[in-house]
Parts: sequence; C-alpha cells; structure tokens
Amino acid sequence: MNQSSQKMGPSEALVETLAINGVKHVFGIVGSAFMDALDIFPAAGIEFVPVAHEQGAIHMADGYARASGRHGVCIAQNGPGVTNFVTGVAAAFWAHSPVVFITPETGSMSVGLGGFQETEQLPIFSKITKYQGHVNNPKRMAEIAGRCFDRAMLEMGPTQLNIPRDFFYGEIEATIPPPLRIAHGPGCTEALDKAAAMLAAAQFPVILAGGGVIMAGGTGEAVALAELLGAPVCNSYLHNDSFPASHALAVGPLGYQGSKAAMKLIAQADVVLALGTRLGPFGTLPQHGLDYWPKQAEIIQIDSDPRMLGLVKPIAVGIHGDARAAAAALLERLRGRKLAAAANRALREARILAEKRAWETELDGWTHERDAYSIEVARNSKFMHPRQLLRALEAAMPANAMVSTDIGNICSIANSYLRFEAPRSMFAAMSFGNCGYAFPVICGAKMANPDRPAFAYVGDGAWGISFNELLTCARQKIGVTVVVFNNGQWGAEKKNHVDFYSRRYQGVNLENPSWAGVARAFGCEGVTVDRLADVGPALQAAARAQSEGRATVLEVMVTKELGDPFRRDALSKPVRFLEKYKAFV
Ligand SMILES: Cc1ncc(C[n+]2csc(CCOP(=O)(O)OP(=O)(O)O)c2C)c(N)n1
Ligand SMILES: [Mg+2]
Repeated sequence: MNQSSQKMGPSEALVETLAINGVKHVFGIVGSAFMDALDIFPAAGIEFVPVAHEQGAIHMADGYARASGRHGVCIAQNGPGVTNFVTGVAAAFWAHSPVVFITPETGSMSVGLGGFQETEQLPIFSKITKYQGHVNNPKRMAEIAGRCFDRAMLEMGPTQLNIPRDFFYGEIEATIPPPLRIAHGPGCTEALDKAAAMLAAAQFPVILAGGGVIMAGGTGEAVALAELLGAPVCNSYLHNDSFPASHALAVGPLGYQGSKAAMKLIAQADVVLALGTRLGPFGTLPQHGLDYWPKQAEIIQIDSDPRMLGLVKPIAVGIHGDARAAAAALLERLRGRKLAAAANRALREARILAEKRAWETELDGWTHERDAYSIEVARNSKFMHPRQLLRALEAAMPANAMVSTDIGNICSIANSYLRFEAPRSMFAAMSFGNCGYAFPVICGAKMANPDRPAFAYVGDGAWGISFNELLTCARQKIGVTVVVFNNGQWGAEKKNHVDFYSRRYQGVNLENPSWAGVARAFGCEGVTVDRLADVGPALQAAARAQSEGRATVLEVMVTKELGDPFRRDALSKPVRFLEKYKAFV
C-alpha cells in the first residue's frame, strides 16, 4: 500500500500490485519463469492454488471472478503453460469475466532464437482479450500490471499481463498504482429522457434482464423498475440469476430450452427494455416452435459496452451506461409520472400468472422426450429420464446454491429447471460454448464463496475433458458437487446425427468407466444414482460433504433420449454430388 516511489525488485512490484488490487488467490501450475514472484506470494497474503491443467486454472479464475465480482487471476509457465490458457481465455471473454492472466514469456535476450518454450504470446490472445499489457521494461512492471487490473474491470473481460521472464529480476524504482475504478454512469441524459418517455407510453412493457444487471449489482433497481411498470421480466439466455425467480413478475429465461412463459409474454411487448444485455444472436433464437422475438416492438438497449448497442437487433434508443445506474435514472424519471401501463396492469398480471402456471404444468407433465428416436432408446432403459432427473435436482437444490452448467444436451435442457433468487449464482458456459467449462468454473466459484453450496452439471463427454481437476479438489479440499449425466454418448452432437445424418453415428457413443469409481480413486466421493427417489437425498448428502471440503461426483444414470438440438439454426440436410457419396444423405 505504498504510493510513493521506492526501491524494489520487479517481482516485488508485481506482487504489490496484485495485493493492492485485493488479490487473494492465484490459480496456476508452478513454473520456473515466475518463481521469483511466486516465492513472495505468502508474504503478500496471496495463496497460490495449484491445479491439474492450466485450462483448469483459467476457468477457475473465471468462476472466481463471476462468483465474487472481483478479479480472477491465474499464471502459467511461458510457452506450453500459456498456450494451455487459450480456450479458457476465450470462454472468459464471452462470459465477460474480469480475469487477469499472467503470461511470463521467453527471456528478452533470446526472443526469436528458438530457445526453450518460446512462442509469441501476444498474437494468440489478441482477439480474446480486452487489453494486453506487455512489460517492455522491468521499470514499468507495476504500471502495466495495474493497468491490466483496471482494464479488466472497466471493460469486463480478460486482460493479459505478458512479462519477459528475465524482467522479474533486478532493481527498480517503482510506485504501486492505486486501483482505478471508473464508473460507467447512467448514460446520456437525452437518451434516458427518451427511454423514460417510451416506457411511460408503453402498453405492454417487458424487461429483459441480462448479465449486465448481475455485474452492476442492479437487481434491486431492476425489481423496482419492474414493479413500477408492472412489467414482466425475462432473463437473458443463461442469466437465470439476473432477476429473483420467485418474484411475481419473473417469467424465466429466453433462448434455447428457455421458458415458454417468457417467450409468450415478450412476444406481446410493444416496448422492450433490454437492461444490461448485448442481445446476443444465439440468445433470442426461436425455440419450442415459438418465433417469439417481438419484431414490431421498440427496443431500448442499455449496455456498458457502447459497441453492443444496436449491434444485433435494431433499437429505438441505445444507452451507453451501467445497468444499475441507468435503471435508477429511469426510475427517477418514471416515479410519479402517468404510466400507460398502469391502466392495464391487472390484465397483464393475470396473463403473467396464467403463462407461468401453464409452463409449470407443462414442465411437470414433460417427463420425457417424445420424438421417435427418444421413445425408441428410452423404451427398454432402466435409467432415469433426463427431464425427471432435472426436476428432482431442482427440487433438492439447497437455498443460495451456485450452479455451473456445461455444454451438452442435458445441460441445455437444465435451463428450464434452474431458478435463482440471488445474482452471481449461475455460471453457464456462455457464448464460447466449450465442453469442459463447468467443473473448473464451479471450483473457482467455490474458492470465492466457500460458504455457498456449489454444483456443476456436466455431461459424461464433457466430463472426460475436465475431470482431471478432481485432483485439485482432493488436494486443495475444494468441496463441490459434480452431477455427471451418464448417457453414454456425446448426446448433443448425436442429436444432429439423428436429425440430419440418418443416424450414421461417428464418434458419438461413449464407453465410460465407472465415473463414481474414478472419483473415489482420485480421493473424492463417488456415488452412482439410477433411481429418481435417490436423487434428492444423494444431492443433499453431497451438499453436506461440501462443508467438510469433500468433493462428490454424483454419477446419474440417464436414458439416451435427447431434447431439441442445439444448432437447428446452423445445420442443413446433406446434399451430395459425387457418386461414391450419394448414399450419404
Ligand atoms: C471443447 C468442445 N469440443 C467439442 C464441442 C462440440 N460439442 C458440443 S455439445 C457436445 C456433446 C456433449 O456431450 P456430453 O457432455 O456427454 O453431454 P450430452 O449432450 O450427452 O448431455 C460436443 C462434443 C464443444 N462444444 N466443445
Ligand atoms: Mg453425454
């Protein structure tokens, strides 16, 4: 906490900059490149969390940041350790996670000579970072490190701190820069005035609450605005924690496997307030046969990144601002004003209630998939239907739980069964969509919030990519619960073989070991569940084990049935021209 210039080593300047930014944990795998800094972490109150794979480290930093709202930090050996970060950085970029990843690189005196563990480390990350700080002189260590922390928060995304490994050593004069946290503010007055006028005149206003509400801590303002307008609130895709699910005006998530109530209600909107959402193209695709996006409605979009405004959907007003501050500014303008939506409030509330009830009843009755393939494969199975399992998990989920979800068919269907009261509770693999995301991410979230119950939903295929971090759970006593959906297949992709490729299966059937047995071999708990009645008790027992720092793999045995495909939007029936491929249609 020193603001005046002082003699120190560059490693000390780096570690002091981490400390002044409140860093308590750094995820990574030990390496000679950064040992000089690592050596003094304990004296700065920083715990190094050793992981099994650097991809795990960056995902953990992502989960840590998403759960806490603070920076997630990770570090790796130059070359291979750093390239192992790539997928996780891309995932953090699309999850808008303020992650600072530190990449020591080959020594400055041997760059370009093809020595050991050398690769150019800036181009690789250039398109998946908000800022890349390269320490071009050891004297600038604190300045550039500080900027990485500032920019990660300012722009809500990963920043890279690249340090030639010889620059950790030496003697410099340095000032540790205090964190620079710039507020985005509510946005431009005229735009807010126009938005308020539109909302005041709206007959059927609908709020779409996005990740920006969560990041801004704007849930209270979103609730107040919804209550004032009597507006239903949809969650944007995979942000089911952007509005309290038990609220009378909460109607659930849009997008893939989202809530029909949300879709049917937003379809009636004349004005949509897109609060803290970039309106990503995947998040508003037709679903359940409903092309619900209200094309005639006027859209007010609020985002802290001005480049997102009007990017995907045409908008009537764009507000470059913080979701919380902008919602507060709108509230101020609307309170005490005559609202057109007040006249038909009772009618709207009745519709909300009716649509929500209808969706709940439908979910209750939707015990299994009804397409021909699903009926065929589930007929003689002794295992659970995925939807029934997801309903049972939902019912057993402890209060205040954090849940991460992976990419896969069952994880996607889970979107209909995940409800949260508090923000920073749902950590889905976002637009980057990489299998293997959920487990390390929940480990990071648990490190940030050790007192909150923590669950990862993972398909058996994705589990094969990520289970190595069970080592980290056992070694570091990270008490999380992983629900592994064992359907013996890369189901989401198999669904495409069923729908588009006449069931010509390639590489989609999985032969699994006992995943519960594997967990036990790692020193974790492993439980196999194949009866619905056992799901709740098993989940609750696993939740109890968390408080003792024990991780549990709940291997849940499910049928091979498959829900709606992920990329109906992007696939077409095959067309072949050459004789030898003619049968492949
Ligand atoms: C890293 C990565 N590799 C491949 C894919 C393509 N992919 C998307 S979903 C999926 C299948 C997931 O299977 P599983 O985890 O078993 O879940 P299920 O669909 O069976 O529920 C695959 C391979 C991906 N998204 N990410
Ligand atoms: Mg599977």
